[in-house]
Amino acid sequence: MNELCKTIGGYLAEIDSLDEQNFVAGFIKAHTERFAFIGANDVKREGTFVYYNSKKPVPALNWCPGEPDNFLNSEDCVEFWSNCLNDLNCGYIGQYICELRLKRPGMFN
Ligand SMILES: [Ca+2]
Ligand SMILES: [Ca+2]
Repeated sequence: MNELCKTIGGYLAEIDSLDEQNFVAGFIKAHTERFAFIGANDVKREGTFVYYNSKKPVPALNWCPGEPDNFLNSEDCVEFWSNCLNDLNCGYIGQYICELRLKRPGMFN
């Protein structure tokens, strides 16, 4: 996913603030089936979410109630689910959001 974002000069979306989260939530509501991957994961260390591109820790964001739950000990990627975040299995095929320098997300299937 991150590789495809790179082909357009971007990277998997990194949400740095609640403002940005709200912006992306609006974008998802308007353009997707209400869920889409962003660029966060806890592959390296369970429970510690970092971004793929910048390697920065994921700030305190609006997780969905009860999330992240690492369901079946198999959820290391992160999706937007309506207007909150959920950890889910990285093998799931779904939509995802790329971020470009000007903070204009682009959508790919
Ligand atoms: Ca996990
Ligand atoms: Ca979950």
